[in-house]
Amino acid sequence: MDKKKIVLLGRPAAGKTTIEKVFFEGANPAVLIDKPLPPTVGLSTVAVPWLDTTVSIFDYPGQNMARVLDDEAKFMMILEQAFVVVYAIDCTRWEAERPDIQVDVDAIRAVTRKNGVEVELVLFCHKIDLLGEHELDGTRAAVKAWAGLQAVPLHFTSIAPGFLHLLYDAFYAVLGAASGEARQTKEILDKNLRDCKRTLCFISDARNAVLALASTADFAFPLLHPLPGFFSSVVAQFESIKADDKVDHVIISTRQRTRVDFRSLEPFTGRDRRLIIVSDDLNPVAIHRLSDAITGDFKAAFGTR
Ligand SMILES: Nc1nc2c(ncn2[C@@H]2O[C@H](COP(=O)(O)OP(=O)(O)O)[C@@H](O)[C@H]2O)c(=O)[nH]1
Ligand SMILES: [Mg+2]
Repeated sequence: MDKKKIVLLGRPAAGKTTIEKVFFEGANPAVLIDKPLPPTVGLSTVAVPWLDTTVSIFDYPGQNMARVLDDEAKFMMILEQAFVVVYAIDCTRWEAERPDIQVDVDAIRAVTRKNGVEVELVLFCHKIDLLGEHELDGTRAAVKAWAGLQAVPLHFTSIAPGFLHLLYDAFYAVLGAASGEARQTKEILDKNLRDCKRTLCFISDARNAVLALASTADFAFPLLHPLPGFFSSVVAQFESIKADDKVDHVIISTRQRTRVDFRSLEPFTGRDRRLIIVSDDLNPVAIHRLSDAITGDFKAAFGTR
């Protein structure tokens, strides 16, 4: 198994710790927006298994960003084995922080170049839920133009309901480069959802962390807002039924006619993965068919027999 490291950098309160908790540790985004985390003191590192990779996240306390870059030796240690630096920007402070951001980005580039380190720099322009529609266009264009000049890939992200899929898409774009399974998983989900409506599907692992996610553009993401708790309890139930009765496929309907299809992919690939499809559109037969199609593609891609 490869070890891959992601370094998360950015100015204080850009949202680095929140991003890490939501994406890699499966934390509930609604809780983190309502009850913010204390500022990170000291270098926080976590290593999480993610698909066929181990991702180490170095969440550098924003407060010390200037000092990090001044202490070149230390910064090089942090970058050791990193394949990507994700630099997070709080979009609401773009105008105010732009000079500092430029200094940081120039410094990161200069230090890596000088030391012959090859690491990709990617920008996450975060918290875009906080911008009004009008502001959004202006800021989006300004950041895009700037990122273009710097020649760095840019993603707009947020953990707010209705925007969360952007964070997932951004990380899949970044991590796809690191993990073959990630890229293939995302491709399989996207392909199978192409002709669907109001449908979301994701693959989760043994810890209920979402490993890959795809949704149709019309999926009512806000609906998902109260759901993570619901999902973890249903997934837990599913796990116990699966263990006792060897059931590996369950479809349930909510009163609002949302259908949820749970399926263990373990029998097909030997990996502890489950497929969850949530649809406001598909009837039970259609959702079953979709589940079969995705499962078939998984078997073809990752099957052991
Ligand atoms: N509205 C909104 N707030 C966010 C988002 N991400 C993080 N925050 C808030 O931004 C603040 C700083 O986040 P934190 O993760 O501690 O920033 P860090 O210093 O970069 O680690 C906290 O109050 C978070 O709740 C987001 O996508 N939208
Ligand atoms: Mg932090």
